[in-house]
Amino acid sequence: KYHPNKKVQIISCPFSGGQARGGVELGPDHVLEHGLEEQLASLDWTLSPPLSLSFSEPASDPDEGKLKRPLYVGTSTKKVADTVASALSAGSFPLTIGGDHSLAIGTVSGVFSQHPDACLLWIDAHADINTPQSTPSGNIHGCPVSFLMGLADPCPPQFAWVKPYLKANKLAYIGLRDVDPGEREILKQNGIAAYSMHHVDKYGIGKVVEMALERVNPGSKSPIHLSLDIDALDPVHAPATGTPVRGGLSLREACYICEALAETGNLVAMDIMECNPALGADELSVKATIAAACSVVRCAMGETLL
Ligand code: Z70
Ligand code: MN
Ligand code: MN
Ligand code: MN
Repeated sequence: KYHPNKKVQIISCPFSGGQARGGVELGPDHVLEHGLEEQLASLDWTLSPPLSLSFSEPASDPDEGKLKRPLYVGTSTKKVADTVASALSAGSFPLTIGGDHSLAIGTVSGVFSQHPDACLLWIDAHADINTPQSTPSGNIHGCPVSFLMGLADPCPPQFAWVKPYLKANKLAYIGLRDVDPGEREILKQNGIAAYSMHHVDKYGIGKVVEMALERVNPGSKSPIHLSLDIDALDPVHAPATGTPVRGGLSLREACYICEALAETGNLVAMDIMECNPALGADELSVKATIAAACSVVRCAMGETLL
């Protein structure tokens, strides 16, 4: 419904400033080298040439409280937000390839600037909702959702441009299994729909997706943004990532989520984040991770719909 012309704009974001481990900036090139453009073309998507954003680290970037590299992350995500917003206003589906998940401060801001009525599905082992106060690590990839909801109070000056578009009732998580104590409190206080691996086991993935969509999109009218951290998948399927957590989604469960969202016809944007080709135990592990990332993207873009 939202993309009758099936135009897609790939946005490569070789960015690693939201966390400490090098290599995640290599994710986009690996995903593209795996043939994602050809794969999407064969699903009848029309591709504009991929945009590859460049990010340069500021000469000076002191910590803001506990937050590390705040200026670098703040200016980089602003650039992503503007790029995603232009892609949408040009009638394309922005597919953003990271890079670390702090980039979603940009992608979600860009989407909500064009679709203020959107909802957000966050598929991740982690809730990424730490505030500047609650963050145990200072890594901003653990904080993007709190910035998007305006929970960071005061908002760090580097993120003053971020509008608190995201309301608690428009956000749902699936795949959680490594949530910090401060994050649990935030999820509870805000009544956020959070489906952990426990819920996936208990209800099955089909029911979980149904419940998540019912919570954030009861009339099935809202545009949907899918932000997928590859570490939502079990490390058996996606080992090459910065914070693998055992007991995750099977490849089929992750694909099912994407297929069900594609089936709604309401998906307007997708992020695929946190593939780190430098962290696989060997070349096969890296290849499996990149192949899994391409699979979930294809599923979200209609591959398995009959
Ligand atoms: C922890 C923190 C994390 C990955 C997010 C972990 C954050 N909650 N790790 N995404 N891959 O540092 O805030
Ligand atoms: Mn994660
Ligand atoms: Mn994440
Ligand atoms: Mn390589």
